[in-house]
Amino acid sequence: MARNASIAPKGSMNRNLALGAAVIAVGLAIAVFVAKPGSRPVTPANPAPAVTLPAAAIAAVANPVAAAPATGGLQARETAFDFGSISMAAGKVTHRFWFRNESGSEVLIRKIYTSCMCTTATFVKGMKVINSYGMPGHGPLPAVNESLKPGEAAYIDAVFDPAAHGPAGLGPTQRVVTIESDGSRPLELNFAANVRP
Ligand SMILES: [Cu+2]
Repeated sequence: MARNASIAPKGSMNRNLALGAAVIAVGLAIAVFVAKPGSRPVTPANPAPAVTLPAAAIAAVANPVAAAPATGGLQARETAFDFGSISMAAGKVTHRFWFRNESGSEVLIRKIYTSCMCTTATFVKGMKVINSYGMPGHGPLPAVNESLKPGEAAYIDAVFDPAAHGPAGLGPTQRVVTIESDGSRPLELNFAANVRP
């Protein structure tokens, strides 16, 4: 009798503890998800967010700066650069544009292209050259199909050949490298130069 009395409450206590822990875990998960800026509201009854939550929550904790801007997507350290006065005779010039996935989810880069045939864009991710891209219509433009994880950075080396247009290319000039992706607005990287002989 004493044995039964002591075992029964212990079992129900364990069940209560387990239930309590589960309630706290779900509560915390919802709190973290709701606290993250830019998150869509979620119904607690839907079990699906529990699967997608960890990545977003980890990204928010590991990189508070990345979670701050509400715009999300790909963000460049600078979107415009001026080479200043450059010499056609001195040949090509290069500028490195760094950018980062500032959103809480993966961004798939579909296309990278330049606004003119005198400019190429070399895409480098994780210390690896993915490919070089030019102007649409000037030779085949390969698809990119590379994704950036939340918080992951990469860069474009924009290479400008001031001699490509011959004497017609002298004077002030502007070019654009565009990055198109799923999960972000197109990112435009601009540069200017004043071409001298
Ligand atoms: Cu050009």
